[in-house]
Amino acid sequence: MPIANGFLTADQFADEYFFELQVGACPKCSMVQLTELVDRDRMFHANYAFFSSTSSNMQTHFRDFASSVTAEHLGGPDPFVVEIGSNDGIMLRHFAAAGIRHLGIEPSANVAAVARERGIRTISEFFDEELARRIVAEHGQADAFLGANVMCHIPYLHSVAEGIRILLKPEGVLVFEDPYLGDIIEKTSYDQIYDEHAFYFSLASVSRLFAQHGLEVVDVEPQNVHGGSMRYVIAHLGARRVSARISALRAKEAALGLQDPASFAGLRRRIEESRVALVSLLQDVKRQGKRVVGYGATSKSTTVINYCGITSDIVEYISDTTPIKQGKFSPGAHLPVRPYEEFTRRAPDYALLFAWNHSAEILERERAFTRAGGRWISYVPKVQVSG
Ligand code: DWN
Ligand code: SAH
Repeated sequence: MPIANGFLTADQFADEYFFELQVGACPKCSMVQLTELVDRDRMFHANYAFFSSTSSNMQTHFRDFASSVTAEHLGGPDPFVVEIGSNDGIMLRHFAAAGIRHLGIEPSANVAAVARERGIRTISEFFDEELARRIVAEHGQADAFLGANVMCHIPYLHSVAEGIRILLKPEGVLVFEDPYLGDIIEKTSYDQIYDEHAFYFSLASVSRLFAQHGLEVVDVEPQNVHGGSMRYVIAHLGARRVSARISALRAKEAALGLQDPASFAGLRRRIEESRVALVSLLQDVKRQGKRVVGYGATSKSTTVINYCGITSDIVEYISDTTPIKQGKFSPGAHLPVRPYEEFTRRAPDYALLFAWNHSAEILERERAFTRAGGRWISYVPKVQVSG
């Protein structure tokens, strides 16, 4: 597989980087993770292609996330909030607007610059234990340490967990969310598997990891974003009451067989079936001479396109609203990425919904396309056409 967010120009094709995308599950610690990792500097840099604020539903989600943290965890005087992977400031802007002391840690310099322009205090570095010590020395300890869709991106998790232990006040909380292994298995959302996602967390693996650093999971809350995420609330061992939701989720994970090799064998079989079904559907549509355009040049789509062998004679181009992706080509298969305006100017017969995790907002916006007979191809949880 290529770099999932590595949109490129034609003169870069010859030097494109590829690696072996493969997932392993540890029977001892129950962690599910990539077996080969891509160097972080190849993924997170000054030309990072994902800007968080491109989805209006995610803007609402992060407004609500910020207000729940403020209401539940920032009661004391002069609170201090740290967020890693703060991107363009989609969440921190709410703390900034409320005059709350905050610090964003965002290594991708271009998205960090957007946050800074919005008045959000952001440093462009990778978070680890050493940086945590520097932050404590300069700003003191934090009341809340936040992360969305970032913890699962960091291979050296022990350094991160140790940094969090050092950075959090005795009563402080870590609140983070990431795509949930249970949803990936239940929905066969194999496109969550790509270079940036080094880990596929469950309560079992997260608990065990943080327990090694004197921290415990005190609450969990499923989130209806990115195809099914889990939010974990973590505190110093013994500092907070543990919610009854923890034992309930543990029981659910046991029932789902999240640590059972048979679950992964089943997932593998369903992924292969999904590929066969999607490829045959696309070939049918092409035989009928219909036009198909991809909707959303997501990181996830890089896995689907390259795994299914989708080429530009089947999918004409991918429509995307992000300026840095437009005019470039998708990683690996090199499908053209074009501005959304092109989709509206000359609507295709079929839209292949690569941004399926944002389907509610997209289907709402594209009511005219659907009303005019435009059809949607999706593949999570199963391959289907809808109109
Ligand atoms: O974990 C990660 C998540 C949070 O974001 C990162 N590793 C990278 C990224 O993953 P992704 O690229 O799969 O995220 P999205 O949010 O599914 O990407 C949506 C893409 O679709 C963006 O490029 C914007 C585009 N888009 C669009 O063209 N029209 C999105 C919407 C909602 C639209 O209406
Ligand atoms: N939190 C945002 C962005 C998620 S994309 C959202 O949910 O929309 C993942 C982000 O994590 C990227 O912006 C990337 O630059 C950042 N990141 C990757 N490794 C990191 C690390 N070690 N420390 C802090 N941020 C990191």
